[in-house]
Amino acid sequence: MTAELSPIDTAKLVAARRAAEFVTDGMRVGLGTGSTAAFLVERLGERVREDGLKIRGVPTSNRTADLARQVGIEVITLDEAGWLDVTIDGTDEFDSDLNLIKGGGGALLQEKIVATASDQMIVIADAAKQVETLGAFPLPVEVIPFGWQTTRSLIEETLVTMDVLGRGTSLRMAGDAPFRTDEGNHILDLDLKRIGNARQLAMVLNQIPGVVENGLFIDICDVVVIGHGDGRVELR
Ligand code: ABF
Repeated sequence: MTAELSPIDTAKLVAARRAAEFVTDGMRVGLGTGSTAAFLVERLGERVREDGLKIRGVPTSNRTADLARQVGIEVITLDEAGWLDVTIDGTDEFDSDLNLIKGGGGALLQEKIVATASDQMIVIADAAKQVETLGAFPLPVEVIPFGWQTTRSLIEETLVTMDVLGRGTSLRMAGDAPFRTDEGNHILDLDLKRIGNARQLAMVLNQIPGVVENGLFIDICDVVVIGHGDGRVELR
């Protein structure tokens, strides 16, 4: 455990530093969002400043873009990059098939676009993010502002009608003013407890008018770098 860090932050830090070793000169790198990804951006910044690492970064959120510039990473847009060599990002949950729930940080849309436009997607996570079955973490669903409360009802109705979910489904809205993403959309949180068929649910959700994207990342992650509070790191 690193002296001044808590076990959870030590786990995030060591996972991020190990993942940073996958980044080599000339790479176009998708930069994730969240506290674990922040450790990664800081480490890459150190390597740029101290080792002369030459990379270009494509951030998955405004806050990651700000941090990347602060630490000295050249920031470009996804369209300027065209394609990415690697994306490194955090997650809220991962299962044994390396399927993920992401988006608790409200950046799921950019994160999924960037991760998909990459030769390799590496997830960095503390060991507590590993689950048997996805769903304990509320599933974020991004919807456009137009009629978002009606979309909310459509989602609930569709999921119940299609009997896609087990019991315990509920839609949790962040009060009257739900979270707004960088794109100006709203994030709804589906408190599903347990997702039996993540692939089917991801497809059903994205067919609902008004839904932009959801936080299920199916068949996108290639490697998970798992950090532990005692400083151990393992690759999955
Ligand atoms: C981001 O990282 C989000 O998709 C996910 O919700 C978050 C995890 O945050 P943290 O690393 O702070 O646990 O990629």
